[in-house]
Order: sequence, then C-alpha cells, then structure tokens
Amino acid sequence: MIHPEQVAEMLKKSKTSSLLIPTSTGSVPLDPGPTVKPDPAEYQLASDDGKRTLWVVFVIMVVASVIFSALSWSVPMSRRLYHVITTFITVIAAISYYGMATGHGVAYHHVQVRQSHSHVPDTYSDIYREVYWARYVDWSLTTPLLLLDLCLLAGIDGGHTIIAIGADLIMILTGLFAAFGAEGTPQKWGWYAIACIAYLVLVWHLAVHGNRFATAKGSKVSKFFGAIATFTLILWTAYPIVWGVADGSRKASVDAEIIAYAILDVLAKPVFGIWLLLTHAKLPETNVELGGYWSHGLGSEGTIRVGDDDEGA
Ligand code: RET
Repeated sequence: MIHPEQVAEMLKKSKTSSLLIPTSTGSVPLDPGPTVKPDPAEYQLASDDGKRTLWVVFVIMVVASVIFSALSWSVPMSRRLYHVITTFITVIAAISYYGMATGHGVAYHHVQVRQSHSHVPDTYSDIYREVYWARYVDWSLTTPLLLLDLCLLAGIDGGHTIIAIGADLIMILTGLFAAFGAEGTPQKWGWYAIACIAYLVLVWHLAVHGNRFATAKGSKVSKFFGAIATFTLILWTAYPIVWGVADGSRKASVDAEIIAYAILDVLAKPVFGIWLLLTHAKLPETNVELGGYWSHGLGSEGTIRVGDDDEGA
C-alpha cells in the first residue's frame, strides 16, 4: 500500500505537473490560455509534541490503574464493584493510548476540497488527515463503564441504565462514521447530528432519572451525584466541540486535537475515578452489596450436586 507521505514525496520530485489545465498537444505553440495549478496535497499529521502527549497520557492511565487496583484491595470483594469498573476504564484507556502512541489505531481520512475559478474548470485539492480511530474503540468501551458508575451511584433502575448506555453506544458509533464521512454531501454532518441526538437522550436519562433516584437515597448521595454528574456533563459536552473544530472542520491541528482530548480524558477518567472511589469510601449509602457468586464463587450453594444430571434425564 502506498503511504500518503510517499505520494507527496513523488509529487514534489516530479518536475512537470500533469495537473496543469488546460493543456495543449499541437506542435504550433499556441497561447494555452489561463492555467491554474491545484494546491499540492496537504498532510495533517501529529508532530513530536502530539506523540509525546500520547505517551504522557499512557503513563498517567497506567499509574491511575495501579492506584485504583491498590484501593480495591482495601475493601472486601463484596464492595469492589466501583473499583473494578473504574480500573477497567483506565486500563482500556492505557491500551488505547499505547496503540496511538506507537502509531497503531490511526488511519488517514482523505478529503477532496473543491476550488472554483472564474475562467477555468474547478480544481480539487487533496487533504489527508490522521484520524485516531483507537479513541472510538476506547470510548465505546469506557463511556458505558463511566455511565454504569454514575447509574449505580444514583441507584438508577436497570431499564433506564440500559437506555442511557444504548444511546451512548449509538453516539460513539455514529461519531466514528462522521469522522470518516464524505464531505460535500450531507453524510458527514448527518452522522454528527445523529450522534448529538443520541447524546441528548443520554444526558436526559442521566440528569432527570439520576437526580430523581439519587434524591431518594438521601441528601449526601444527592449532593455528591449532583456534583460529579455536572462535572461529567460539562466535560462530555466539550468532546463534540473539540470534534467539530478538529476532525469536523479541520480548523485545529492534529497536535491541538491530541492535546485537547488528552486533557479531557485525564479529567474524565483518572480524576473522575479517584473522586468517585474516595467519596464512595465515605458514603455507605452508595454501596452496591454483592454477595453470592460475585464474592464467594460457586460455593456449596452454587455447585451442581451429584445426581442433578440424573434428575434432568
Ligand atoms: C463525538 C462526535 C459526534 C458527536 C458527539 C460526540 C461525543 C463524544 C463524547 C465522548 C466522551 C468521551 C469520554 C471519554 C473519556 O475518556 C463522538 C465526539 C456528541 C461525549 C468521556
């Protein structure tokens, strides 16, 4: 496969451009009329600053995962649900950042931008921009887990929790389609609009039902849920804004995009996680008591007794 950078190199080396229009083939020198040379292909790639940022966030996610695991050892297995969920969030983020920092999980999105001229036909210039699709894989796994943390905290019922998580998955998937969507047609921004509608469904469930259920758990839980859910909603709302100026309209450079998402990801995962786990430790009302298989495995009550098979036969 030819890498877009190789194509750029080849174009730079070629002395004559076959892209000059219009052209003349006759032997008598004729006035070729106005010519226009399309802009050379543009490559929007991460520089060393961007790559360094990816490595820094990878390290932060690893350290956060170690801290969250260590915190989980300080409580019995029956009260480790938040710890397990929150640790998986940072572990998945660490894996995704490792992929992006080492050059995996990135693809080139090719866009043709049309330029109109007054006396000659339109020309097109090519833009190749790096799209870090590993982010979307990360988000499709970690945002449902972040939502699960919040739903458990508020004590939201299973039905509304599943609707919020379903809307979240639609948002991430259609956001990925938007990132690779074609321009000049409604496709790209259509996907973006669907993702935004899904986001509003998610926000509605978290804000309205979350508040109702958290209030029923008492003033301390309600206050804490109000604070951490507001923090989450403000942060999450910044993601589609960054997307709009980065992947969406390409006004922000790839480095600026990496740095903006890095700040948001650190706040949305390690900072959110430590806040949740430390406050949860002081608020017994937020406990999700899990006995049985979760804490004790298939013990004497859960194991198949001799003769069970015979009964079914
Ligand atoms: C996209 C683009 C399409 C429109 C919308 C988006 C929202 C993304 C969100 C992502 C949250 C990510 C988090 C990551 C944590 O590390 C897909 C950017 C609405 C809300 C919290």
